[in-house]
Amino acid sequence: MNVSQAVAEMLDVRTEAFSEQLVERYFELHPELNRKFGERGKVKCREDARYHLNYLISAMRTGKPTLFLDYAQWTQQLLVNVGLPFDELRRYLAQLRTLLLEQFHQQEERDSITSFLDPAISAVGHRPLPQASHLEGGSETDRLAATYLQTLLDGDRTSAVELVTNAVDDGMPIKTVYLGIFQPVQYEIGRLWHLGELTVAQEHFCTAVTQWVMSRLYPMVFTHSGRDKRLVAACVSGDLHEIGLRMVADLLELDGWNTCYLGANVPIRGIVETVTKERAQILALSATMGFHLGPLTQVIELLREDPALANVKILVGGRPFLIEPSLVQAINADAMASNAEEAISIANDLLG
Ligand code: B12
Repeated sequence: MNVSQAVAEMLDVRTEAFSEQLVERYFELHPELNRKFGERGKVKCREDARYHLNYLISAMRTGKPTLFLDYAQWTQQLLVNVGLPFDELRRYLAQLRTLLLEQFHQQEERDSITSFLDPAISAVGHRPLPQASHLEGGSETDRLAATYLQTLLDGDRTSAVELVTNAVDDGMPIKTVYLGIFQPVQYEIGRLWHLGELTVAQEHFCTAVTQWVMSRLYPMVFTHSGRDKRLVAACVSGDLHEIGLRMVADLLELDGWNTCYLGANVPIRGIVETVTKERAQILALSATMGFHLGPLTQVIELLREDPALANVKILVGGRPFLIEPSLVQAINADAMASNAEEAISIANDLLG
Protein backbone atom coordinates (compact mmCIF):
# COMPACT_ATOMS: atom_id res chain seq x y z
CA MET A 1 0.00 0.00 0.00
CA ASN A 2 1.47 3.39 -0.99
CA VAL A 3 1.12 6.65 1.00
CA SER A 4 -1.94 7.92 -0.91
CA GLN A 5 -3.72 4.61 -0.37
CA ALA A 6 -2.86 4.65 3.34
CA VAL A 7 -4.22 8.21 3.66
CA ALA A 8 -7.33 7.15 1.72
CA GLU A 9 -7.94 4.30 4.17
CA MET A 10 -7.66 6.69 7.14
CA LEU A 11 -10.02 9.14 5.47
CA ASP A 12 -12.46 6.33 4.80
CA VAL A 13 -12.61 5.35 8.47
CA ARG A 14 -13.05 8.98 9.54
CA THR A 15 -15.29 10.31 6.74
CA GLU A 16 -18.18 10.94 9.11
CA ALA A 17 -16.08 12.85 11.64
CA PHE A 18 -14.27 14.91 9.00
CA SER A 19 -17.53 15.82 7.25
CA GLU A 20 -18.96 17.05 10.50
CA GLN A 21 -15.85 19.04 11.45
CA LEU A 22 -15.61 20.60 8.01
CA VAL A 23 -19.20 21.80 8.02
CA GLU A 24 -19.02 23.12 11.60
CA ARG A 25 -15.91 25.06 10.76
CA TYR A 26 -17.28 26.42 7.49
CA PHE A 27 -20.46 27.60 9.18
CA GLU A 28 -18.42 29.24 11.94
CA LEU A 29 -16.33 31.11 9.39
CA HIS A 30 -19.45 32.13 7.45
CA PRO A 31 -22.12 32.96 10.05
CA GLU A 32 -24.42 34.26 7.29
CA LEU A 33 -24.83 30.61 6.18
CA ASN A 34 -26.27 29.71 9.57
CA ARG A 35 -28.76 32.55 9.41
CA LYS A 36 -29.72 31.69 5.82
CA PHE A 37 -29.84 27.88 5.89
CA GLY A 38 -29.87 26.85 9.59
CA GLU A 39 -29.65 23.24 10.80
CA ARG A 40 -31.21 21.83 7.61
CA GLY A 41 -28.50 23.53 5.56
CA LYS A 42 -25.87 21.89 7.75
CA VAL A 43 -27.37 18.44 7.20
CA LYS A 44 -27.29 18.97 3.41
CA CYS A 45 -23.73 20.31 3.62
CA ARG A 46 -22.62 17.23 5.59
CA GLU A 47 -24.08 15.04 2.86
CA ASP A 48 -22.13 17.02 0.25
CA ALA A 49 -18.96 16.83 2.35
CA ARG A 50 -19.28 13.03 2.45
CA TYR A 51 -19.57 13.02 -1.36
CA HIS A 52 -16.44 15.21 -1.68
CA LEU A 53 -14.50 12.93 0.65
CA ASN A 54 -15.70 9.78 -1.09
CA TYR A 55 -14.50 11.12 -4.42
CA LEU A 56 -11.19 12.17 -2.87
CA ILE A 57 -10.79 8.71 -1.33
CA SER A 58 -11.40 6.89 -4.62
CA ALA A 59 -8.99 9.21 -6.45
CA MET A 60 -6.32 8.56 -3.79
CA ARG A 61 -6.89 4.80 -3.75
CA THR A 62 -6.36 4.58 -7.48
CA GLY A 63 -3.61 7.23 -7.53
CA LYS A 64 -5.45 9.45 -10.05
CA PRO A 65 -5.80 13.17 -9.12
CA THR A 66 -7.71 13.81 -12.39
CA LEU A 67 -10.68 11.92 -10.96
CA PHE A 68 -11.02 14.41 -8.12
CA LEU A 69 -10.33 17.36 -10.41
CA ASP A 70 -13.12 16.28 -12.77
CA TYR A 71 -15.48 15.85 -9.82
CA ALA A 72 -14.62 19.32 -8.48
CA GLN A 73 -15.36 20.95 -11.84
CA TRP A 74 -18.64 19.06 -12.10
CA THR A 75 -19.62 20.11 -8.54
CA GLN A 76 -18.68 23.73 -9.20
CA GLN A 77 -21.08 23.84 -12.17
CA LEU A 78 -23.84 22.34 -10.04
CA LEU A 79 -23.32 24.93 -7.29
CA VAL A 80 -23.23 27.82 -9.76
CA ASN A 81 -26.55 26.61 -11.16
CA VAL A 82 -28.19 26.86 -7.76
CA GLY A 83 -26.96 30.46 -7.45
CA LEU A 84 -23.77 30.12 -5.39
CA PRO A 85 -20.72 32.25 -6.32
CA PHE A 86 -18.35 30.48 -8.72
CA ASP A 87 -15.51 30.45 -6.15
CA GLU A 88 -17.58 29.04 -3.25
CA LEU A 89 -16.28 25.52 -3.89
CA ARG A 90 -12.68 26.77 -4.05
CA ARG A 91 -13.05 28.30 -0.58
CA TYR A 92 -14.71 25.16 0.72
CA LEU A 93 -12.04 22.83 -0.65
CA ALA A 94 -9.34 25.15 0.70
CA GLN A 95 -10.96 24.68 4.11
CA LEU A 96 -10.95 20.92 3.64
CA ARG A 97 -7.24 21.16 2.78
CA THR A 98 -6.51 23.07 6.01
CA LEU A 99 -8.50 20.58 8.06
CA LEU A 100 -6.74 17.57 6.57
CA LEU A 101 -3.28 19.09 6.93
CA GLU A 102 -4.01 19.63 10.62
CA GLN A 103 -4.77 15.91 10.98
CA PHE A 104 -1.87 14.44 9.02
CA HIS A 105 1.62 15.26 10.28
CA GLN A 106 4.02 13.22 8.21
CA GLN A 107 5.46 15.14 5.27
CA GLU A 108 4.71 12.39 2.72
CA GLU A 109 1.07 12.22 3.84
CA ARG A 110 0.75 15.99 3.58
CA ASP A 111 2.37 15.99 0.13
CA SER A 112 0.02 13.29 -0.99
CA ILE A 113 -3.07 15.22 0.20
CA THR A 114 -1.99 18.43 -1.50
CA SER A 115 -1.11 16.62 -4.73
CA PHE A 116 -4.77 15.53 -4.97
CA LEU A 117 -6.45 18.68 -3.63
CA ASP A 118 -4.38 21.48 -5.16
CA PRO A 119 -5.03 20.78 -8.86
CA ALA A 120 -8.77 20.65 -8.10
CA ILE A 121 -8.68 23.83 -6.00
CA SER A 122 -6.93 25.75 -8.74
CA ALA A 123 -9.27 24.34 -11.42
CA VAL A 124 -12.32 25.73 -9.62
CA GLY A 125 -10.70 29.13 -9.11
CA HIS A 126 -12.28 30.50 -12.27
CA ARG A 127 -15.77 30.41 -13.75
CA PRO A 128 -16.83 27.05 -15.22
CA LEU A 129 -16.41 26.83 -18.99
CA PRO A 130 -19.58 26.35 -21.03
CA GLN A 131 -20.15 22.69 -21.91
CA ALA A 132 -20.84 22.03 -25.58
CA SER A 133 -24.02 20.20 -26.55
CA HIS A 134 -23.64 16.54 -27.48
CA LEU A 135 -26.02 16.99 -30.41
CA GLU A 136 -24.39 19.52 -32.63
CA GLY A 137 -23.18 17.36 -35.51
CA GLY A 138 -24.57 17.90 -38.99
CA SER A 139 -25.10 14.31 -40.21
CA GLU A 140 -28.49 12.68 -40.83
CA THR A 141 -28.01 10.57 -37.67
CA ASP A 142 -27.22 13.72 -35.64
CA ARG A 143 -30.43 15.32 -36.89
CA LEU A 144 -32.41 12.19 -35.98
CA ALA A 145 -30.83 12.23 -32.51
CA ALA A 146 -31.87 15.87 -32.00
CA THR A 147 -35.44 15.07 -33.11
CA TYR A 148 -35.52 12.00 -30.87
CA LEU A 149 -34.52 14.13 -27.88
CA GLN A 150 -37.18 16.69 -28.73
CA THR A 151 -39.92 14.02 -28.86
CA LEU A 152 -38.76 12.77 -25.46
CA LEU A 153 -38.79 16.29 -24.00
CA ASP A 154 -42.29 16.75 -25.43
CA GLY A 155 -43.32 13.60 -23.57
CA ASP A 156 -44.27 12.01 -26.89
CA ARG A 157 -43.31 8.37 -26.42
CA THR A 158 -45.18 7.15 -29.51
CA SER A 159 -43.26 9.44 -31.89
CA ALA A 160 -39.96 8.57 -30.19
CA VAL A 161 -40.55 4.85 -30.74
CA GLU A 162 -41.72 5.41 -34.31
CA LEU A 163 -38.66 7.50 -35.14
CA VAL A 164 -36.34 4.67 -34.11
CA THR A 165 -38.32 1.80 -35.59
CA ASN A 166 -38.68 3.66 -38.91
CA ALA A 167 -34.93 4.33 -38.99
CA VAL A 168 -34.23 0.62 -38.36
CA ASP A 169 -36.79 -0.41 -41.02
CA ASP A 170 -35.00 1.94 -43.43
CA GLY A 171 -31.76 0.06 -42.79
CA MET A 172 -30.06 1.92 -39.92
CA PRO A 173 -27.86 -0.64 -38.08
CA ILE A 174 -28.58 -1.14 -34.37
CA LYS A 175 -25.00 -0.05 -33.63
CA THR A 176 -25.77 3.35 -35.20
CA VAL A 177 -29.05 3.65 -33.30
CA TYR A 178 -27.23 2.93 -30.04
CA LEU A 179 -24.10 5.02 -30.57
CA GLY A 180 -25.45 7.72 -32.87
CA ILE A 181 -28.83 8.33 -31.23
CA PHE A 182 -29.27 6.86 -27.74
CA GLN A 183 -25.77 7.58 -26.39
CA PRO A 184 -25.50 11.29 -27.38
CA VAL A 185 -29.11 11.84 -26.34
CA GLN A 186 -28.44 10.33 -22.90
CA TYR A 187 -25.29 12.46 -22.57
CA GLU A 188 -27.26 15.54 -23.58
CA ILE A 189 -29.96 14.73 -21.04
CA GLY A 190 -27.22 14.55 -18.40
CA ARG A 191 -25.77 17.89 -19.52
CA LEU A 192 -29.18 19.58 -19.39
CA TRP A 193 -29.92 18.13 -15.96
CA HIS A 194 -26.52 19.31 -14.73
CA LEU A 195 -27.25 22.83 -16.01
CA GLY A 196 -30.58 22.80 -14.18
CA GLU A 197 -32.53 22.86 -17.45
CA LEU A 198 -34.12 19.43 -16.99
CA THR A 199 -35.78 17.95 -13.92
CA VAL A 200 -35.00 14.53 -12.48
CA ALA A 201 -38.52 13.45 -13.49
CA GLN A 202 -37.89 14.44 -17.13
CA GLU A 203 -34.55 12.58 -17.11
CA HIS A 204 -36.32 9.47 -15.70
CA PHE A 205 -39.00 9.65 -18.42
CA CYS A 206 -36.45 10.01 -21.25
CA THR A 207 -34.31 7.17 -19.89
CA ALA A 208 -37.34 4.90 -19.40
CA VAL A 209 -38.49 5.44 -23.00
CA THR A 210 -35.01 4.71 -24.36
CA GLN A 211 -34.82 1.49 -22.33
CA TRP A 212 -38.23 0.53 -23.67
CA VAL A 213 -37.17 1.16 -27.28
CA MET A 214 -34.01 -0.88 -26.70
CA SER A 215 -36.19 -3.79 -25.54
CA ARG A 216 -38.35 -3.44 -28.66
CA LEU A 217 -35.20 -3.99 -30.74
CA TYR A 218 -34.31 -7.19 -28.84
CA PRO A 219 -35.76 -9.64 -31.39
CA MET A 220 -33.08 -8.30 -33.73
CA VAL A 221 -30.31 -8.56 -31.11
CA PHE A 222 -30.87 -12.10 -29.81
CA THR A 223 -30.95 -14.13 -32.99
CA HIS A 224 -28.32 -16.85 -32.54
CA SER A 225 -27.64 -19.72 -30.17
CA GLY A 226 -24.82 -22.10 -29.19
CA ARG A 227 -21.84 -19.79 -29.39
CA ASP A 228 -18.35 -20.32 -27.90
CA LYS A 229 -17.52 -16.74 -26.96
CA ARG A 230 -19.02 -16.17 -23.51
CA LEU A 231 -19.11 -12.96 -21.52
CA VAL A 232 -20.72 -11.86 -18.26
CA ALA A 233 -21.54 -8.16 -17.91
CA ALA A 234 -22.38 -6.33 -14.67
CA CYS A 235 -22.61 -2.85 -13.18
CA VAL A 236 -20.93 -3.02 -9.81
CA SER A 237 -22.65 -2.75 -6.47
CA GLY A 238 -24.19 0.71 -5.98
CA ASP A 239 -24.08 1.69 -9.65
CA LEU A 240 -27.54 2.30 -11.11
CA HIS A 241 -26.38 3.42 -14.57
CA GLU A 242 -26.99 0.42 -16.76
CA ILE A 243 -27.63 1.65 -20.30
CA GLY A 244 -23.96 1.94 -21.30
CA LEU A 245 -23.12 -1.63 -20.29
CA ARG A 246 -26.35 -2.91 -21.78
CA MET A 247 -25.27 -1.40 -25.11
CA VAL A 248 -21.90 -3.11 -24.80
CA ALA A 249 -23.57 -6.48 -24.09
CA ASP A 250 -26.13 -6.08 -26.90
CA LEU A 251 -23.56 -5.15 -29.53
CA LEU A 252 -21.36 -8.07 -28.48
CA GLU A 253 -24.39 -10.35 -28.74
CA LEU A 254 -24.89 -9.03 -32.28
CA ASP A 255 -21.20 -9.75 -32.93
CA GLY A 256 -21.77 -13.42 -32.14
CA TRP A 257 -21.05 -13.55 -28.41
CA ASN A 258 -23.11 -15.38 -25.84
CA THR A 259 -23.67 -12.65 -23.27
CA CYS A 260 -25.05 -12.82 -19.75
CA TYR A 261 -26.03 -9.28 -18.83
CA LEU A 262 -26.76 -8.85 -15.11
CA GLY A 263 -27.75 -5.16 -15.10
CA ALA A 264 -27.33 -2.52 -12.41
CA ASN A 265 -26.11 -2.74 -8.82
CA VAL A 266 -24.90 -6.35 -8.75
CA PRO A 267 -23.42 -7.69 -5.48
CA ILE A 268 -19.69 -8.43 -5.66
CA ARG A 269 -19.87 -12.17 -4.95
CA GLY A 270 -22.82 -12.65 -7.29
CA ILE A 271 -20.74 -11.37 -10.18
CA VAL A 272 -17.88 -13.79 -9.56
CA GLU A 273 -20.28 -16.72 -9.00
CA THR A 274 -21.95 -15.97 -12.34
CA VAL A 275 -18.61 -15.92 -14.15
CA THR A 276 -17.95 -19.43 -12.77
CA LYS A 277 -21.42 -20.72 -13.57
CA GLU A 278 -21.45 -19.32 -17.10
CA ARG A 279 -17.86 -20.41 -17.77
CA ALA A 280 -17.27 -16.91 -19.14
CA GLN A 281 -13.99 -16.04 -20.84
CA ILE A 282 -14.54 -12.33 -20.25
CA LEU A 283 -16.05 -10.34 -17.39
CA ALA A 284 -17.22 -6.87 -18.45
CA LEU A 285 -17.57 -4.45 -15.53
CA SER A 286 -19.04 -0.97 -15.57
CA ALA A 287 -18.65 1.87 -13.05
CA THR A 288 -20.03 5.41 -13.31
CA MET A 289 -19.18 7.43 -10.23
CA GLY A 290 -15.70 7.63 -8.73
CA PHE A 291 -16.81 5.78 -5.62
CA HIS A 292 -18.03 2.82 -7.70
CA LEU A 293 -14.35 2.06 -8.31
CA GLY A 294 -14.15 0.61 -4.77
CA PRO A 295 -16.60 -2.25 -5.43
CA LEU A 296 -15.20 -2.66 -8.95
CA THR A 297 -11.71 -3.21 -7.54
CA GLN A 298 -13.11 -5.69 -5.00
CA VAL A 299 -14.72 -7.76 -7.76
CA ILE A 300 -11.41 -7.86 -9.61
CA GLU A 301 -9.52 -8.89 -6.46
CA LEU A 302 -12.03 -11.65 -5.71
CA LEU A 303 -11.85 -12.98 -9.24
CA ARG A 304 -8.05 -12.86 -9.33
CA GLU A 305 -7.90 -14.85 -6.07
CA ASP A 306 -9.66 -17.82 -7.64
CA PRO A 307 -7.16 -20.08 -9.50
CA ALA A 308 -10.05 -21.67 -11.43
CA LEU A 309 -10.73 -18.24 -12.99
CA ALA A 310 -7.11 -17.46 -13.84
CA ASN A 311 -7.85 -17.31 -17.58
CA VAL A 312 -10.81 -14.96 -17.33
CA LYS A 313 -10.07 -11.54 -18.85
CA ILE A 314 -11.49 -8.40 -17.30
CA LEU A 315 -12.79 -5.63 -19.53
CA VAL A 316 -13.87 -2.37 -17.86
CA GLY A 317 -15.59 0.85 -18.88
CA GLY A 318 -17.75 3.77 -17.80
CA ARG A 319 -17.28 7.42 -16.87
CA PRO A 320 -14.11 7.16 -14.67
CA PHE A 321 -12.32 5.34 -17.48
CA LEU A 322 -13.30 8.02 -19.98
CA ILE A 323 -11.74 10.62 -17.67
CA GLU A 324 -8.64 8.55 -16.84
CA PRO A 325 -7.98 5.60 -19.19
CA SER A 326 -4.79 4.67 -17.29
CA LEU A 327 -7.02 3.50 -14.42
CA VAL A 328 -7.14 0.14 -16.12
CA GLN A 329 -3.60 -0.72 -14.90
CA ALA A 330 -4.19 0.79 -11.46
CA ILE A 331 -7.11 -1.55 -10.79
CA ASN A 332 -5.49 -4.60 -12.38
CA ALA A 333 -8.01 -5.05 -15.21
CA ASP A 334 -6.97 -6.31 -18.65
CA ALA A 335 -8.45 -3.61 -20.88
CA MET A 336 -10.93 -0.77 -21.14
CA ALA A 337 -13.06 0.55 -23.99
CA SER A 338 -14.52 4.02 -24.31
CA ASN A 339 -17.66 2.92 -26.11
CA ALA A 340 -19.59 -0.15 -27.17
CA GLU A 341 -18.10 -0.26 -30.67
CA GLU A 342 -14.54 -0.22 -29.36
CA ALA A 343 -15.57 -2.87 -26.81
CA ILE A 344 -16.30 -5.36 -29.60
CA SER A 345 -12.83 -5.28 -31.14
CA ILE A 346 -11.14 -5.21 -27.74
CA ALA A 347 -13.17 -8.17 -26.44
CA ASN A 348 -12.27 -10.16 -29.57
CA ASP A 349 -8.59 -9.22 -29.16
CA LEU A 350 -8.65 -10.33 -25.52
CA LEU A 351 -9.76 -13.80 -26.61
CA GLY A 352 -6.81 -13.84 -28.99
C1 B12 B 1 -29.74 8.17 -16.91
C2 B12 B 1 -28.83 8.63 -15.80
C3 B12 B 1 -29.13 8.21 -14.50
C4 B12 B 1 -30.19 7.18 -14.19
C5 B12 B 1 -29.69 5.78 -14.63
C6 B12 B 1 -30.84 4.87 -15.01
C7 B12 B 1 -30.45 3.63 -15.74
N1 B12 B 1 -31.38 2.71 -15.75
O1 B12 B 1 -29.37 3.46 -16.27
C8 B12 B 1 -30.38 7.35 -12.64
C9 B12 B 1 -31.57 8.24 -12.37
C10 B12 B 1 -30.51 6.07 -11.84
C11 B12 B 1 -29.13 8.14 -12.26
C12 B12 B 1 -28.74 8.33 -10.96
C13 B12 B 1 -27.67 9.11 -10.58
N2 B12 B 1 -26.90 9.87 -11.38
CO1 B12 B 1 -26.92 9.74 -13.31
N3 B12 B 1 -26.95 9.95 -15.15
C14 B12 B 1 -27.72 9.46 -16.08
C15 B12 B 1 -27.28 10.01 -17.45
C16 B12 B 1 -28.18 11.18 -17.80
C17 B12 B 1 -27.26 9.04 -18.60
C18 B12 B 1 -26.50 7.72 -18.35
C19 B12 B 1 -26.50 6.98 -19.65
O2 B12 B 1 -27.46 6.30 -19.96
N4 B12 B 1 -25.49 7.20 -20.51
C20 B12 B 1 -25.43 6.66 -21.85
C21 B12 B 1 -24.43 5.53 -21.97
C22 B12 B 1 -24.55 4.91 -23.33
O3 B12 B 1 -23.13 6.10 -21.85
P1 B12 B 1 -22.00 5.49 -20.88
O4 B12 B 1 -22.60 5.10 -19.60
O5 B12 B 1 -20.86 6.43 -20.88
O6 B12 B 1 -21.57 4.15 -21.61
C23 B12 B 1 -20.72 4.05 -22.75
C24 B12 B 1 -19.22 4.09 -22.43
O7 B12 B 1 -18.90 4.74 -21.23
C25 B12 B 1 -18.82 2.64 -22.43
N5 B12 B 1 -19.02 1.82 -21.25
C26 B12 B 1 -19.82 1.99 -20.19
N6 B12 B 1 -19.74 0.94 -19.36
C27 B12 B 1 -18.87 0.07 -19.91
C28 B12 B 1 -18.41 -1.17 -19.47
C29 B12 B 1 -17.49 -1.86 -20.25
C30 B12 B 1 -17.01 -3.21 -19.81
C31 B12 B 1 -17.02 -1.29 -21.45
C32 B12 B 1 -16.01 -2.02 -22.26
C33 B12 B 1 -17.47 -0.04 -21.89
C34 B12 B 1 -18.40 0.62 -21.11
O8 B12 B 1 -19.62 2.10 -23.46
C35 B12 B 1 -20.94 2.65 -23.30
C36 B12 B 1 -21.66 2.57 -24.63
O9 B12 B 1 -20.94 3.20 -25.67
C37 B12 B 1 -25.81 10.44 -17.12
C38 B12 B 1 -25.20 11.44 -18.09
C39 B12 B 1 -24.00 10.87 -18.83
N7 B12 B 1 -23.12 11.70 -19.27
O10 B12 B 1 -23.85 9.67 -19.00
C40 B12 B 1 -25.97 10.88 -15.67
C41 B12 B 1 -24.76 10.95 -14.74
C42 B12 B 1 -23.82 9.80 -14.99
N8 B12 B 1 -25.38 10.83 -13.42
C43 B12 B 1 -24.86 11.60 -12.54
C44 B12 B 1 -25.26 11.67 -11.17
C45 B12 B 1 -24.63 12.75 -10.33
C46 B12 B 1 -26.19 10.76 -10.63
C47 B12 B 1 -26.65 10.68 -9.18
C48 B12 B 1 -25.57 10.83 -8.12
C49 B12 B 1 -27.75 11.73 -9.00
C50 B12 B 1 -28.31 11.80 -7.59
N9 B12 B 1 -28.00 12.88 -6.91
O11 B12 B 1 -28.97 10.93 -7.14
C51 B12 B 1 -27.30 9.27 -9.14
C52 B12 B 1 -26.30 8.16 -8.72
C53 B12 B 1 -26.95 6.81 -8.76
C54 B12 B 1 -25.99 5.67 -8.53
N10 B12 B 1 -25.78 5.29 -7.28
O12 B12 B 1 -25.45 5.11 -9.46
C55 B12 B 1 -23.72 12.44 -13.11
C56 B12 B 1 -22.34 11.93 -12.67
C57 B12 B 1 -21.40 13.08 -12.43
C58 B12 B 1 -20.10 12.69 -11.83
N11 B12 B 1 -19.27 13.68 -11.67
O13 B12 B 1 -19.81 11.59 -11.47
C59 B12 B 1 -24.02 12.36 -14.67
C60 B12 B 1 -22.78 12.45 -15.57
C61 B12 B 1 -25.01 13.49 -15.02
C62 B12 B 1 -24.36 14.87 -15.08
N12 B12 B 1 -24.03 15.38 -16.27
O14 B12 B 1 -24.18 15.48 -14.08
N13 B12 B 1 -28.51 8.66 -13.36
